[in-house]
Amino acid sequence: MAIRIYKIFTLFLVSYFLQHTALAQLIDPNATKETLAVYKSVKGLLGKKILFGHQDDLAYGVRWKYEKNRSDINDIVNDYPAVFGWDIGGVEFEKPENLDKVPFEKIISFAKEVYKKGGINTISWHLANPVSGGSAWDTTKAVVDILPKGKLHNDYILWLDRVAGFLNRFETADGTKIPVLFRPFHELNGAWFWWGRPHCSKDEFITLWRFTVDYLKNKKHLHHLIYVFNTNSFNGEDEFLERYPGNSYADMVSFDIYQFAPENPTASQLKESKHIYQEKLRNNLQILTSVAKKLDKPSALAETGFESVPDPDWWTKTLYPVIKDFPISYVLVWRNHGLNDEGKMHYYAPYKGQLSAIDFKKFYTLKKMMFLKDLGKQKIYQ
Ligand code: BMA
Repeated sequence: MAIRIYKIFTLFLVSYFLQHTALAQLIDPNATKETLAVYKSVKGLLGKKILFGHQDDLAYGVRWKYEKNRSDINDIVNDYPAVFGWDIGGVEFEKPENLDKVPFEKIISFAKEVYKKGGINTISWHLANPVSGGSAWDTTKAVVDILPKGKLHNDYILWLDRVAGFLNRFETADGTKIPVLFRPFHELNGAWFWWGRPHCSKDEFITLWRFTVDYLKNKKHLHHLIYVFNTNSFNGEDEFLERYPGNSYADMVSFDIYQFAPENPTASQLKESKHIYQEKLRNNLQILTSVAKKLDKPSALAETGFESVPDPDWWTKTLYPVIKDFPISYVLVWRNHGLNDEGKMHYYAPYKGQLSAIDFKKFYTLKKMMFLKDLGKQKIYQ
């Protein structure tokens, strides 16, 4: 009897341990303790909360730029996103500003503020085409040339040195490195970036990914990065995993998906576009979260949105009803640029007075959603 009770007790202890102490392991065995802590926190929140994220949130919004502490999200709900996205496209040329004209110095100071408040920083890299010198969208064949035996390999190394130099500046006054969810070579199954599926073989892509991770981790000794694998929306698990670099080369898995509709959509066009988006989102989240469970990696909806949010209840009637059913760590909407050069409004989060702002207030209070105030209380870096 005593032995039986002892066995049951041990079993109970083990299962309690498994549930409550996320046995999180990063691909970097030398990851800093804050990096491991935030990764564990992200794992621990899976299924309970979905963090809300916004690209360039603190830098600018619709009709404003660089106003201290301002954020289009904060203007509406008096709270900030929990996840803050930044892009470092342009750092490879040591430019003072990224491709969307956000000064790199500002990105560093915003990231420090985010860390201080207990939020999470994530970085993407719209890096230039290393062969043509054109943008990330210039699909001149390039991957093969920057691989270890390629003729531009040293140029690529220089670019990685610059990335490392920049990311090394993500640190507090006492020298603590600020953890970053790093999402390089994003939307890798798409055709629009030079690293996209039609422009390199599977082996070339995986070699590029692995080289990049090994170089930053082992040669540049960056130990505050959490590597996020990211595709665009996809058809089936095989497509999602086709170019997965392996479990020792990614910490998180994610995809991007957007809703599209004709300009000034009619009610029926809106309904149709909502249906297409929700179906695909649900299908892809199902696959993502089941893959994530098998791989034991947290998942995320790394980018989503509906440009200029022309649907008044998009947040509570389109996005939330689908995402609420899946254990994803965060959902991030893209940047609030405002009017672009083509005279089009380019933004994905509401701003004060925007058509969907009232609905966003409701979305803010929904059970699964989490913003900065509540995330801050979780002390995710300790
Ligand atoms: C795109 C658009 C572009 C921008 C790029 C990188 O989706 O927002 O205007 O340059 O992302 O942020």
